[in-house]
Amino acid sequence: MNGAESLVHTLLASGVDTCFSNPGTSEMHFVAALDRVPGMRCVLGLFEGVVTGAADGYYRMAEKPAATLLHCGPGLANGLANLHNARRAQSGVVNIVGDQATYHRPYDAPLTADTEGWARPVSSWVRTAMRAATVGADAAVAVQAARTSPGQIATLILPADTAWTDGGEPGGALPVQPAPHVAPNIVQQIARVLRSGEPALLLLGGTALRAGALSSAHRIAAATGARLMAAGSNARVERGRGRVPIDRVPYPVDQAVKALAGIKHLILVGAVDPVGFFAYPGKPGRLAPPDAAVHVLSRAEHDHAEALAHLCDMLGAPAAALPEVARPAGPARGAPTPEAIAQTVAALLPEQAIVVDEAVTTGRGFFPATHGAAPHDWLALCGGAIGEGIPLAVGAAIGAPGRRVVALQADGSGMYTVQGLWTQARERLDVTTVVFANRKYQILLGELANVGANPGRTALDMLDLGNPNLDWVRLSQGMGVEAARAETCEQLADLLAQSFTRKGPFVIELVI
Ligand SMILES: Cc1ncc(C[n+]2csc(CCOP(=O)(O)OP(=O)(O)O)c2C)c(N)n1
Repeated sequence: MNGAESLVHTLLASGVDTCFSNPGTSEMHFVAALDRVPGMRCVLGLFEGVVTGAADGYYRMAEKPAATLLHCGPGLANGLANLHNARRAQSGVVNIVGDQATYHRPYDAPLTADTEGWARPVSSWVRTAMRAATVGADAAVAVQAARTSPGQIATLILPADTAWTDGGEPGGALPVQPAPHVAPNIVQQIARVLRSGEPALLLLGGTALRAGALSSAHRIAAATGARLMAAGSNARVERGRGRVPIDRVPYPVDQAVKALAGIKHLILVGAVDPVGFFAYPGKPGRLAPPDAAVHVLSRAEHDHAEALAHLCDMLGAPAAALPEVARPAGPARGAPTPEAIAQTVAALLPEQAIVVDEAVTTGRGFFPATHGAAPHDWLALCGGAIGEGIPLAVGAAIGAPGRRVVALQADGSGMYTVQGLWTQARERLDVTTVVFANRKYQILLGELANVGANPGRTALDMLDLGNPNLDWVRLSQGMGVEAARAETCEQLADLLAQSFTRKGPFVIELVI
């Protein structure tokens, strides 16, 4: 057995059975090993940002890491932005990066790079295997690291000779510590704060936004008068009819400050003290009132559901009825304004759909309008690096087979990793993508004003995606994905409904 085979055996033994890959020469033995060791689902991405973004989406739904297979430092570097997003989403990922053979490295061949250096800022764990005999053990530790709560990025660099040399020894699965408990005295302190009756807000993030944890949080809020809010960007929110409707901290600083005004106690549950995406002249960086006391019930790694359940018990908070949310009124008619699009999507969203939200400006107000939609999961971009929507949809579809993915996709962001559509076609993934073709970087037009800049022709040209217009129907068809254009809500509704009844991916270019 060579090192590459021991790697595949170890990954499978550790529960990693999906590999998003974009290989090169240094990974050829790994690729060959995949034929000899059955059981790994291999998914080809035509750019490393697709590979890493897909691994993020997979973890969010499957709740276990996938592997990525990347080629040398530059292949890893191409995937870094979506690893950054995955890190912000607290997703576990096992990166396998093939590299120059140990004895070839001194020659400084063209693809030689500081691979560890590129890996480190996005990884919680980095190791370069030095011998075939240790590859199995190294891979087992990598998976253990990736599975450590709340989910970590582990990068294992494999010089080519460690893959092809005989003497590989498969590693067994290593134990993974469960998410740590929150100490009872912390729960007690938070209960005391909540009983004070002073204005308090529970800010939820991470797995505190799953249905069970949310339901405890809702009971706590109902019993104490505290408010509930979700962090601005969240890896996965379980929402829709029958679940707790929770709003997010708004993106625009002024709106966020307003939403948090009056709070005396900010209680963090898997979330962090909220800050603006950027500094803006004359606006605060921290969004909560400066005099609000910040309390931490649970940090990212903790078991939030358990902490909230204990808090519920300690407060004796009884079951509480959910607030009324409007049921979607049916698909909208006429021009596709953001409100009309939200209404149409809310009305037609299939049960247990997975919404991938990279809708940027068009989608700002989608959340409140979809509280009453069929139960679904909502996956957002967590690291602000655009170009993750299409890959996230790939990973979510593979991580949760049988569920329809509805990707709400801004056009500018979509173009960063557009080739992910090809993977959707090849893997026949049930993904309906609605591209909001406003043909500009709309959000940045607003940002020009927010930072006090005074744009001229050149500045405006940098934010304009027209001239020539992107043709999303032909782009999609060129990658094997069926597609059609819509200009009204009626057309959008027809195409959505059609796409939900058939297998495989579909793209709707919605001209707005
Ligand atoms: C990796 C990365 N590059 C650049 C940016 C800066 N940026 C933020 S939003 C944006 C344009 C978004 O345009 P689009 O996706 O079309 O959404 P719209 O604002 O039109 O709704 C850009 C370039 C970013 N956030 N991340």
